[in-house]
Amino acid sequence: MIDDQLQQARQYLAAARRVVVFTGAGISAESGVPTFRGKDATWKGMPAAVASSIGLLEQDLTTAWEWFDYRRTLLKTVVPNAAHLAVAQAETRFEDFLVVTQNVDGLHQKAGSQRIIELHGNIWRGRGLRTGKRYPLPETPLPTLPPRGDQDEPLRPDVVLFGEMLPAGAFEEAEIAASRCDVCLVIGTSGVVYPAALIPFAARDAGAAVIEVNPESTDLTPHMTLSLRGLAGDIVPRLFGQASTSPGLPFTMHTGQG
Ligand code: BJW
Repeated sequence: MIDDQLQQARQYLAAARRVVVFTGAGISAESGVPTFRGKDATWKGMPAAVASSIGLLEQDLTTAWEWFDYRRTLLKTVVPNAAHLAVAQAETRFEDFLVVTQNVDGLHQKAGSQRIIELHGNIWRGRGLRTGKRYPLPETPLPTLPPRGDQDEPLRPDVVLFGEMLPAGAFEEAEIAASRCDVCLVIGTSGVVYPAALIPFAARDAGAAVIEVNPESTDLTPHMTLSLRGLAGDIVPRLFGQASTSPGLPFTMHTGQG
C-alpha cells in the first residue's frame, strides 16, 4: 500500500516544475528534537505551548530565556537527518523549490537548503525588545540571561510565540509560492497552528498535489491528495528517489552552529 502511494507521489514529483516543502517539528524528530505536541513536550512541568507563549515572556523574560537556552543547548549537538538532507539535495532538481518551515531549529540550513522561509523565526537569533534589531546568538549556554544588544538593550528570542504576528511578509511570500506550486509536500506537522497551516490549503486550492508525510493522521489528512504514513527519515529520501540508508538514523554531519 505505502509502496503504491510512494510510486504515485514520485510520479507527481517527476512531472512537477515548482515544489513547496512545508515542514514542522516531525521532520526534526529523528534528529532527536522533541515535537511540540508529543509526550515529552513539557519543561519544568509546563506544556511547551505555555513555555513558548507571549504570556511567559512578558511576565518573566529570564525564565522564557531559560526555556529557549535549554532547547538551544539540546540543539547544539543535533544534526540534520536523512529527511533534511534529501530535501536539500532535491532543491536543484526543480525549476522552483522552496522550503517553508515552522521550525526554529536551523536544521534545514545545516542540511544545505538554500531557499527557506522561516515562518516562526529562528532560535539562534535574538531581537531587541525596544528596537526590534536582530542579532545572531550562536553561543550556548548564553553567558547572561537575558542577552543584551547595542546600548545594553535586552533581547528576546527571535521566534514567533502564540498571539504574535509572523515576520513581515513571510507568510504572504510562502502563500504565493504555495498557490503557484505543482506539488506541496507537507512533512511532520500536526497542522493545528495558524496561519501556517493555511499553506497546504493555498496549494490545494490552486490545484497542486498535496502530499503528507507523517506517521500519524492529522487535521490536514482529509484535505491531502496523498498521505504517506511513515517516518520522514525513511519516506522523504525514497520520495525523491534517493536511497534510504538506515531509516530513522541521523547522518553524521558537522555539529557547529551557524
Ligand atoms: C513526524 C515524525 C517523524 C512525529 N516523521 N512526522 C485560526 C484558528 C484558531 C486559532 C488561530 C487561528 N489563527 C491564529 C490563531 C491563534 C494561534 C493558533 O494557531 N492557535 C491554535 C493552536 C489554536 N496562532 C498564533 O497565535 C499565530 N499568530 C497569529 O495568528 O498572529 C495573528 C494574531 C495576532 C494577535 C492575536 C491574534 C492573532 C502564531 C503562532 C506561533 C506558533 N509558535 C510556535 C512556537 C515557536 C517558538 C518555539 O519554538 O518555542 O511554533 S508553537 C509550535 O507549534 C511551534 C511550531 O512551529 C508550531 C507547529 O507545530 P508542529 O510543527 O506542527 O509540531 P507538532 O508537535 O504539533 O506536530 C509534530 C508532527 O510531527 C505530528 O503530527 C507527528 O505525528 C509528526 N511526527 N515524528 C514525520 N519522524
